[in-house]
Amino acid sequence: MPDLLQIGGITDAMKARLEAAFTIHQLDDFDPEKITHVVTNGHDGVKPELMASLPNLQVISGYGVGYDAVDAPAAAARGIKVTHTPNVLNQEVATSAVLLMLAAYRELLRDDAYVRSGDWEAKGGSALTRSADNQTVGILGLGRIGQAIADKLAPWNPTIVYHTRTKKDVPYKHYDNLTAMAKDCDVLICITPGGPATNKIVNADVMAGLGPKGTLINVSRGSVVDEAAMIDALSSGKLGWAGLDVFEGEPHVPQALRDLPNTVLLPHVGSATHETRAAMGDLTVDNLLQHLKDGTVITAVPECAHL
Ligand code: NAP
Ligand code: 8YV
Repeated sequence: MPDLLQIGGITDAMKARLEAAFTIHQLDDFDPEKITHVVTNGHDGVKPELMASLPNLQVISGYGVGYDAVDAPAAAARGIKVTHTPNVLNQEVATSAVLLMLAAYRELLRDDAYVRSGDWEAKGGSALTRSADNQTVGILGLGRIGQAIADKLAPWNPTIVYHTRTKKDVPYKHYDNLTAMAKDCDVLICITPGGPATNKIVNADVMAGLGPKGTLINVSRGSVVDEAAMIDALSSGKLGWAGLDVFEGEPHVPQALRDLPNTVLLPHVGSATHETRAAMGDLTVDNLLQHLKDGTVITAVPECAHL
C-alpha cells in the first residue's frame, strides 16, 4: 500500500477509510523517500522544510478550505496536487459568523452571566442591548462563505456591502477601499483567506472607520486583523465590539483580549459540528482515494487546478 503521512489529528471515520488504502505514518516515524501522500489540516498545513524533504510527494489533502499553511505555488511548481474542502462548510461557518454578530449585539455572554450570578434576582433587569436588525453589514471577502453569510443574515434585513479585489456580479455595493467601507458600516465581517495578501488588512484605520458603535467579526484567519491594534481599539473605545473565532497566535489568546468585556471569543470552531466535520473528512479522504484510483483529485486548490 502507498505511504501516507498524517499531520495533525484525523477523525475515526477518516482513519478507517485511509487505513484500508494506505500505510499511515505519523510525524515521528516515516521514511521521507516513501511518502507519496499527506493528509493535514488548515492549522498545521505542511511546513516548507518538510515539503522539501519529501521527494516523491504527489498529493497534499487538507481537511479545511483555508490552505494558507501550505505553500501551494511551491507545491504546484513541483507537480504536487494540493486539495481542500470548499463548499461543504459554507453554511456552518456562516452560522458561526451570524452567531458571533448576534451574541455581540445582544450581549449574550453578559446577560448569561447576569442570570448565573444571581444579579437578576438581586438587582433587577439587566441593561438594554442593541438591535441587530437593519444594520449595514460589510463583508470582507465575498466568496463562497461570504455569500452564505449574506444569505443567512437576510431575516435581520441588512444592507450588505462588500470589499474584494475584484467586483462580483451581486446586487451589493462594492468598495475598492476597505477603510472607506468600514466608515459606512455598522458591522465588518471578515471571511477572506489568510496569507500575505490579507495580512493585517484590518488595521487601526479600518477599526477607527468602524468606530465606537462598530462591531468587528472575524471568522477568517487571525492574521487578517492587526490584533494589537484591535486590543487597543477595543480597550480605548475606538471600536465597540468584536466577535472572534480566530486569533493571530491561536490557540494562544492574549490575556488583554480575554479580559475585555466587549468581546465574544470562540476557539476556532467555525466549521466544528459533527455534521460538517464529517462532510469535510469525507471530502479530504475522497480526494486521496480518487488520486489512487485514477491520478486525479476532486477539489484542487486554484494554484494546482491545472495539474
Ligand atoms: P473563497 O470562496 O475563495 O472566497 C474568498 C473571498 O475573499 C473572495 O471573494 C476573494 O475575492 C476575497 N479575497 C481574497 N483575497 C483578498 C484580498 N487580498 N482582499 C480582499 N478580498 C480578498 O473562500 P471561502 O471558501 O469563502 O473561504 C474563505 C476563508 O474563510 C478561508 O480561506 C479560510 O481562511 C476561512 N475559513 C475559516 C473557518 C473557520 O473555522 N473560522 C472555516 C472555513 C473557512 P477576490 O479574489 O476578488 O479578492
Ligand atoms: C478548520 C478552517 O477548523 O476550513 C478552514 O479553513 O479554518 C476550519 O474549517 C481548519 O481548517 C482546521 O482543520
